[in-house]
Amino acid sequence: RAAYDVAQVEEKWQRFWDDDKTFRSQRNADRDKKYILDMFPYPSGSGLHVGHPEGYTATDIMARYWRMKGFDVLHPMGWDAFGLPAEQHAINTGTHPRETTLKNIGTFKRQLKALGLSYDWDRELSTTDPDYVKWTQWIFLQLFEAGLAEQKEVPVNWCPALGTVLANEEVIDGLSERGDHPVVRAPLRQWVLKITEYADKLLAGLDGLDWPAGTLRSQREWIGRSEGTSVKFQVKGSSEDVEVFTTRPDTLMGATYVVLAPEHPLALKLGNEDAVKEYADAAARKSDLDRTADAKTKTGVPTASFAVHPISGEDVPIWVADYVLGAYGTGAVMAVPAHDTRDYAFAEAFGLPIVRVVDGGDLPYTDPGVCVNSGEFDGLKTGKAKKAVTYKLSQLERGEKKVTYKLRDWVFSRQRYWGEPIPITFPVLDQNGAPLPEGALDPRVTDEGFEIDFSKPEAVPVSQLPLQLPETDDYAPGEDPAGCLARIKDWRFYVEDGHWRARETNTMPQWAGSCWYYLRYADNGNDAEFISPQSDEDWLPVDLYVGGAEHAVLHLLYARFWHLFLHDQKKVQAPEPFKKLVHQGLILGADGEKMSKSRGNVVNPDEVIAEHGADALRLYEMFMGPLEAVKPWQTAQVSGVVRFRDRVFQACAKAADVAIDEETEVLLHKSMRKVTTDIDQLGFNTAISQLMVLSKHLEGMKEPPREACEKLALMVSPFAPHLGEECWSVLGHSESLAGHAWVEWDEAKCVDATVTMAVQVNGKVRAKISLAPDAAEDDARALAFAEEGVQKFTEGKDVKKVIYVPGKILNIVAK
Ligand code: ANZ
Repeated sequence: RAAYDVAQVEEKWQRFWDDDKTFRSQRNADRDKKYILDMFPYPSGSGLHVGHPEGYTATDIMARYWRMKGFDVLHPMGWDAFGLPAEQHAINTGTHPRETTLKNIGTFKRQLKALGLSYDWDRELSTTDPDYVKWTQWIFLQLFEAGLAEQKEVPVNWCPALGTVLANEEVIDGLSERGDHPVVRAPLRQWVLKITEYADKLLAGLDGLDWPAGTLRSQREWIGRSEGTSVKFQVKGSSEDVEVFTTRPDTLMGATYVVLAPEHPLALKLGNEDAVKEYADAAARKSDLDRTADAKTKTGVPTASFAVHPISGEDVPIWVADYVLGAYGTGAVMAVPAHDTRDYAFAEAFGLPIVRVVDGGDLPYTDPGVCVNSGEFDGLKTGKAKKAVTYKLSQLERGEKKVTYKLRDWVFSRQRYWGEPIPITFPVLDQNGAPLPEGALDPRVTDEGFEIDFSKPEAVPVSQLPLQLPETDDYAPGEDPAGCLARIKDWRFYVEDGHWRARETNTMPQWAGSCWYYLRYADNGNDAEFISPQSDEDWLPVDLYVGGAEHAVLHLLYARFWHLFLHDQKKVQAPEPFKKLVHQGLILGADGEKMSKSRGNVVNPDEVIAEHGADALRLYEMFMGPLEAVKPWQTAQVSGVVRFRDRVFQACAKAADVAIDEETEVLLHKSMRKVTTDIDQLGFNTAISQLMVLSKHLEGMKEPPREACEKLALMVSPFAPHLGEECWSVLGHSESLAGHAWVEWDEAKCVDATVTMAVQVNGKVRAKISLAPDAAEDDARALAFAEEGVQKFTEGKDVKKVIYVPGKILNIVAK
């Protein structure tokens, strides 16, 4: 028996694939393409965990399978390498983030290669490569020139300890998700991308996508399109209006007070300022989620002003309360306590009037119904009433139809070192507001006597891209919210045409690099364009994108936004980047809990590979259960797939040039059908089960037919590629099977020639007959009544009934 030396075999084939460039992607005019993409990893210091190989093996199976099916396949890998951890490490140890990043990439790459993944490594990229940064900056400038990137004073989550602005998702209960440092809301000059201008397109584009339903739903909810009415309430005795947004204009006659968000521009102008100010300051420290939670006790303060109801003309008090959000709708609501849960809680708490205007159940009654107590609108159903009230308001010029979105513009600056510099510069002005001439003073050595004019941003010329980060060993954030680059004055200030200018010191968020990496893979190395029209046409869009569900909203929404924009600019053809999306399920620790260092339940793929080999790790991860399911790791079960691997090899090693028998042939064709149709649906666990059945059968034979063993090797190869190649080689082939055609089955041979079927007489099995599964009833009867056992129990009786289920059973009722 030939031994299977797993370490030696796997290393040999990995070296072969590398030297041979077996998986280099090329387009051929006469073939179709498949672009199969993994969410590229952040190369963290801890290396791969077993969650990574799950998705990567799934895409690798598809890449190998589709190559064998005759497609040109693009299957690339790269690194999402900007971001906080490398910078934090630099602050702690003094090691430059570039050094840390390169080292971590080295580790990741070694680990991925050890898995035998069929990437085209010639297309490898890192978001930190100057050549890649150049085009990330270029895309930013396209957005800038299209008016979609602008500066704004944005109330942001400013974390003084981390020295940065955080996304809402990064703030939990007023503390930073990383490190639990206090976070405050403060206005800061920021670059903002106007993703809201794409809200409708981003919604509409979802319709044609083959994505998980939950992810489509999350994206729709995140965009949060809401159709309603804007209503103007005049501030009594003033020319100011408070504009509110409501989705229930039919309840207007039940509006008994108006509430402003604490951030509302009028909040501090309507009297009772001291109390309002104190209240607003406290609200600034809370998250939106905390503020709007239904269960929360409602807080608020009254202003000293009243609003005039636009239809009844009655006075209603104006309050300030933090359950109204500054950034949604108009930042103000008309409160209808009888029909809105939060307004109801608030009115109860503060003794404000509650007036029912919709007939129905107990208050607060939030379902549709018929208008009551609503004057001219009485008797109208909710739908009609919405229209009637909105029409009336428009006649009075006090309101109109309005669409709002939950989606906010995307705050696109970070006050950090390890990110792409934003390629924008500003004029430096002297004390008279004139451009500061060179020689007047040197802004690199003094902080006085000049000013940066942020109102005149200018793009760095494309010829000067990439704008690189300065070399420094001073990456730590400081108290200046402008970020650490603001301290590197030799970089920040420079002279152009005899005058001083200043560079933008904000850097891009980590999302930037991951917004378009899939485009670059298709044309990595192109100096003249971010992607050529030909490469775009050759490879895009991505046919299959696999990655974690944690990216359901932000990454996938941001990438879609950039892609739609580039499509509008006629720079890429397809409007959507990712046709089909799949999220792999989480792999839990053996204890059924999420793997984490602190729990000590993390499985290290290096160790599994060292003990059992890469094929075993791949097979096990695919055999654990459906790709999208959450599954616990069970080390003991790895030995099952190891036995399978060895059986496949032993069968191939003793393959003989013998004719294939009928039973083997049927099993083989059924297996080819099942494995192929399963792979088509990413049903990898059931495909492996079938291969187990087939391999057990073949290995159990004294002389397994070569033909069947070859098909087995071909089918095994996407799952366990080293094993596939090794079997192919012991079967006498000198070339790799990676380019060999996939197997084809014959439907006619998928039918068992004969089945064994029970014959019952009055409910008891009296005989077994062998016949074709689709044999005619007459033939089945003839065979049954020829059996001695059947004759014995029917002799002298009257056959009342025969029930024949082809392939299953023949039932005789005799009296
Ligand atoms: C009056 C009313 C009566 C409302 C009623 C609801 C029921 P969606 O569907 O999420 O768009 N609202 C508007 N702006 C708000 C803000 N900035 N902060 C908090 N709440 C706000 O929700 C729209 C509804 O949420 C609006 O309709 C408004 O309350 C509230 F029986 O207006 B409604």
